[in-house]
Amino acid sequence: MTKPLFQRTCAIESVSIACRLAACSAFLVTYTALLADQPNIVVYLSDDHSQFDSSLYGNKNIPTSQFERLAADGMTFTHAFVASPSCAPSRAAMLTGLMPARNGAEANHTFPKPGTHTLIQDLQAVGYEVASFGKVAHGAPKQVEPYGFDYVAGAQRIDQLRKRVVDFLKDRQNSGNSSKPLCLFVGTTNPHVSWNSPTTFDPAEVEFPPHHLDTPSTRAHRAAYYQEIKELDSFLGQLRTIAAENLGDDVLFIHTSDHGSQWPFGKWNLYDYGIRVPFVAAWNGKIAAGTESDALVSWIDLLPTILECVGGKLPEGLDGRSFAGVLLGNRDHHRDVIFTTHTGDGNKNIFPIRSIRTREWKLIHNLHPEFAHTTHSDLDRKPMAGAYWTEWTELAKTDARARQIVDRYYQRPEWELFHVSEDRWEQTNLVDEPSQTERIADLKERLAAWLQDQGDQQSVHSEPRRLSEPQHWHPDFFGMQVEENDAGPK
Ligand SMILES: [Ca+2]
Repeated sequence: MTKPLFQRTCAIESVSIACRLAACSAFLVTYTALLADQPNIVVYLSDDHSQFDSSLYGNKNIPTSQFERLAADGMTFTHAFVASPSCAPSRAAMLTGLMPARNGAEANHTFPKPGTHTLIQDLQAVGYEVASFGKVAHGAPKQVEPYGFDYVAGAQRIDQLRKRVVDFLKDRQNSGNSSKPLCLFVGTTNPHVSWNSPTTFDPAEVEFPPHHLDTPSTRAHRAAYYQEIKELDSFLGQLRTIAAENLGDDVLFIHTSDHGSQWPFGKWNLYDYGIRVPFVAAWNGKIAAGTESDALVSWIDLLPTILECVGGKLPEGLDGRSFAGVLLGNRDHHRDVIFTTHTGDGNKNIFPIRSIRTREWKLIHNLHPEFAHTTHSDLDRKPMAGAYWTEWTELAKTDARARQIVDRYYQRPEWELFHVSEDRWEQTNLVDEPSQTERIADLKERLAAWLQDQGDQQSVHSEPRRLSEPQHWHPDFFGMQVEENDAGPK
């Protein structure tokens, strides 16, 4: 039976009001539950630290006792990767949940397109105050502003960083402004070059990746690099104490790094030494202590994961996906593949690369093999950054192995295939192996489909150095001018 219009309107209105009341009630229940359940969060970021360079991940030559303590209290991820191996693109991808081609920060020192949604806003939407200390986003204060943090404090040295964090937490407590849950991002610049701290490590005792050259200068640089890792590890322990003293027992604590270290075949490269990073998360009572996951996870997943853990709503259309289920022990799988992209860095590195990686295999596409692969390290050769390059290129004049390593650094084939589960340092390119034809075709197809889906223009951001013009890149012609004691800013 059809009801008169008035009655129908009232009925609809009543249902509407009832729904709104129910929704409001549900919201209040949910919000109250969230307030009761929401932990404080600390995300501690290091800067240019390869996963392979710490005792937690098997390199006992580089002791990281605080990493190990955090791992004992939480979950260690063995297959954590960044989106892109240079500072600004990596951090932009993390803060937006979008890969570089989609957020717009592709080359280093570039930023997301104006108006790009950041996940900081979604943390704020579920009640969080979000504060940033040190190097979290990248760039000058005006460039960091669009990320939308509630509070931003710069600091480069660890002692400054520690003081600013402690002062902030004390002020927050004393002023009675601590009713909201806090998400604290703390970023050190260790172990980004330059490695200037006096080192406690003996250069005679340091060890090298298999594709590095053992020279006196490399040893001196590596001992200094170890010191920066020691300091960032020590600060990890201090930060956990500070968190325990000021933020209570319910703290989700995460440590990771923005990409690999500034050594040859590390930063600016899509080899694992450039893209695979430490990732450890602890949360008392929620994340099982002393556990390890080999799930493939990406930095674009970091904030979606935190958001799911605290009851936040994920925006649609993200590249990042939550792996909270892995973190909380409900499942052990996340991604089937990891995609990474690199576009370049100023006028020192103009060498765009794309890659697809499964647990076992990686296919790398060097988009312009006719370009020379160069970086700040080999071109600038600054003290305690890349000055060892002078010994490397000298050695290459007389030593066949050194020649092969230096040549491989500057000249890359268009495609590289590595059996990464067996060849972690990616030393044997299998791309010409007939037995790999099907695998290569499959990986190429998946990479191409993904690039198309991303709308990735695969652009060249600056004037390249061409292999055919050695006067623009070859060490016999270029990069020998070094200003002593001018190591440049971090
Ligand atoms: Ca970095």
